Amino acid sequence: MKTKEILMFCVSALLVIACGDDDTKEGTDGNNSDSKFTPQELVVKGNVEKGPFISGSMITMQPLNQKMKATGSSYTATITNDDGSFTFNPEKFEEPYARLSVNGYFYNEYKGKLSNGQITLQSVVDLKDKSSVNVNLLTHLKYQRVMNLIEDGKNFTTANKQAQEELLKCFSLQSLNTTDVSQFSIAAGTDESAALIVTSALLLGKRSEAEFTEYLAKLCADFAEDGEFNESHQKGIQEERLALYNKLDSISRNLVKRYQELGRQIEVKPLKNYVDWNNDGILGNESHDPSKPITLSKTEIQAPMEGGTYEVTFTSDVPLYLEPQLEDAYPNSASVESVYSGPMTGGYMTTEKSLKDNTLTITVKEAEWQNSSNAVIYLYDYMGNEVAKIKISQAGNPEGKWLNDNGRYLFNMIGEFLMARYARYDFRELYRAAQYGLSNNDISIYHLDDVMKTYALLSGTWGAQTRSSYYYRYYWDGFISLDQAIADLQKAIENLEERSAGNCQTPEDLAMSSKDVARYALAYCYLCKDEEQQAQQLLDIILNEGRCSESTPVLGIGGQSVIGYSDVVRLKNGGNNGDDTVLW
Ligand SMILES: [Ca+2]
Ligand SMILES: [Ca+2]
Repeated sequence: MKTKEILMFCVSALLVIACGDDDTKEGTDGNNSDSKFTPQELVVKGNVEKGPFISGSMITMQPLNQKMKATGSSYTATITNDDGSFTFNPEKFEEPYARLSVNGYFYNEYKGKLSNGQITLQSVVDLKDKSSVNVNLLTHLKYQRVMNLIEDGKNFTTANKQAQEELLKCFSLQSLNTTDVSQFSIAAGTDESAALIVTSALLLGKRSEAEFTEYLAKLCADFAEDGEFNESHQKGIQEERLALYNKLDSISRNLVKRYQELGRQIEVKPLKNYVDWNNDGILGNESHDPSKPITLSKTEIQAPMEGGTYEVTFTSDVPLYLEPQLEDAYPNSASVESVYSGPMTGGYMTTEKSLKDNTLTITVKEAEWQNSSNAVIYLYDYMGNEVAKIKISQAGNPEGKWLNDNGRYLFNMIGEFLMARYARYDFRELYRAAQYGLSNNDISIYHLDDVMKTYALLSGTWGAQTRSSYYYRYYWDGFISLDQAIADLQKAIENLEERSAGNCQTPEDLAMSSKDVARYALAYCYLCKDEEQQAQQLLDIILNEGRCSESTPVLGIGGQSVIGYSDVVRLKNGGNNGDDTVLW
């Protein structure tokens, strides 16, 4: 029997050496007895890290028995290096357990400077096979939970294993459960390091040391009780996660710099990969991996004027969203839309979209605009990267709206300019604005550029232009020759409608204009060049084809005549003959 026991012990010891932490598989729950330990002399060393504790901090070690009761002796050591490292003198341990407790100042990686106040961190460790044990925030959170579980009758191994699992789960770090948190170190450049840095920064945040101490005490008590954080703590942690997003880079830089100053190069893995941003308990399902393509059942939708409902199914390595989720990470960047920022006609289609179980449902409403419209629906990963898009185009509605707010605003202004013709308004700025406001669609369908040029030249004939100037200043930064003006108006006559602009009541009416308005402006230009015959021909067309009369002006606005029948007659009868100044 005795031989068998010895043999068992040897096997057990071999397992410890060979398998490291796998000794946690041993021990039997309920009998409060762990695998056997031969009393021996051990050197206990490690690091104390919040950020690293600074030199001068005192660390206390109390050997414990299997029931986690202090065996009487207590040892102290001083952290002699700013990287938080400590080493105790060799001591003989009857059992392989110890409580480590440290109080001191630390490097605050969140603020990038040393802490103003001291904090206390604890750890309870199994020294059996550990060459070094660390004290950090995770060991501190775990400490009281382990103690409670042992109090409930579990042995250290079982209690420690359970508390470790529970703790990592609180931060969605289950994948790192192969290593005891007392082995985590912020400076090691590993996954565990990154996770520890993130967790530490998350809980520290902007807190003062006093606030941090108070907060930690509450978290520890909450966790110790049942192995999870209560709802209010969970909510707080999630809020702080989101607030942490923009700080991670500086935290990483601060730590690298701090260790550099201590003469040590450390690496920090990209910290954003160690935060469960979407709080779904799974780490790393927030950023789409570009090497795993997302497939969509369709990437383009062509909707008729009436609209319709469309389903797009997709596959993705991570959950996708219709909107960026991290509002704190993307401060409101919506630009203010200026009046002249876009085309004058058309607008957005109206869509409704919803996303469920990898199916995107898009409803396109009936078209509101005469122009066809386009839209793009983006799918984002949780971090707000655009990872897929669906283009939608919709046919225009002939009965729909034409000028949008930009266009209506502009033609309202043009109306005012034309009405105030004797005030010699300068059209140049307005014209330039219109140029910026035009889209190819406006030009090819509605010829709004011809309308604009016609009005600009018409305004020129009322302005300070004289026959001798022979130039029209309707470009912002230059002049155009009379010949160019004539060519522009000839083109306008070709493109505009043969109609009576008559009395315009709306901006849309004014934006339609007519061939006759352009003819009138062109006749004036011919007269300026003494080409009377061409001028007469144009004026005759206006007067003789029945589109205008004493009661119907060539162009009127809101009941007031801008180019009346009598104006045309006056011009035909030599109204500008020999007059070198203002025409009327
Ligand atoms: Ca709790
Ligand atoms: Ca997640």
